[in-house]
Amino acid sequence: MKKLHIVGGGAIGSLVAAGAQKNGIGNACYPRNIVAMPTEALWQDGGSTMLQPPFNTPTVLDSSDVLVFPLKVYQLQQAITQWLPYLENTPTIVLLHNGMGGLETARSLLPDDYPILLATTSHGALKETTSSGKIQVRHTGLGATQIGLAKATRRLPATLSALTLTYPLQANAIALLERALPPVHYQANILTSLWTKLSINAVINPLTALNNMQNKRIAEAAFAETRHAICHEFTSVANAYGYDFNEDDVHEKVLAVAKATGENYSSMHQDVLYGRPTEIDAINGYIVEMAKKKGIPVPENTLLVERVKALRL
Ligand code: KPL
Repeated sequence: MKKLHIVGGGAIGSLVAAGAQKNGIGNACYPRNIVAMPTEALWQDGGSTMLQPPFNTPTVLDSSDVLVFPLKVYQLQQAITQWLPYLENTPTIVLLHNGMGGLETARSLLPDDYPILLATTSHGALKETTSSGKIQVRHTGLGATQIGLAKATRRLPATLSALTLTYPLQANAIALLERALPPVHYQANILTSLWTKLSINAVINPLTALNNMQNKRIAEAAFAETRHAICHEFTSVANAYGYDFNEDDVHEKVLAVAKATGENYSSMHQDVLYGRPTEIDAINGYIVEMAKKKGIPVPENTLLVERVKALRL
């Protein structure tokens, strides 16, 4: 039976596992740190799902299984390496993270042409331990997941039904994720979706972390100059790699997301608050790296990387 295998016990991973369980999909969760307490998922409609006990050791997967890595980019190298001995049947891998660079890590470890799906989600999830010691993951915002094949070729199937004909296992993997945590939208050009999300994270995440504020405050006039500078640099870099972004549209979208998630604290804000490593290298750091290869000056992003890193000293 095909199954969803979820590596890591973060908020989004736990939510996917809980969704799979709730909808009768075979699933297994492999948190990095096994904790004795069971985790309960609390859904937006008031319902709840108790997660089944986690697994602590990988197992050989079947070709129809799906191995999801809802991890931070800097955690991927170790996690994929641990799974390498169990991938002889090439189960489809799904990379689900903020920022960029995960694909490069995966490609450096996996055989050429290994089937990988790239995904980005706007679902909100918060994992916390209650005062009574219970572990809960709350579905805080109904979002959507965009997903597509990580392939260099520009001629990818345009629709999910076309994908079923050429890449049936990957189309099944998408269908399985859709049943677990809908909605899931297939994107033939997933890299454009990932770069779009990168632009949003590049503005909201460092500014909220540096200024200790909620997402909605990004829209304040005091941040206009920085917002525009980040969007300008992002657009120059993305377009140098063949994308077709418009600076004003990028800025509009950033403001729309900051408003829509206004009451939230960004993931980078939370990471800084709790003393965890941030994703700055995979977000603004990625823009800086890509800019360097094309000789494009990106002073604002460079400064943000330095300032966020300094926060953790
Ligand atoms: O993805 C996010 C994050 O916090 O990482 C945003 C979209 C900024 C929502 O908070």
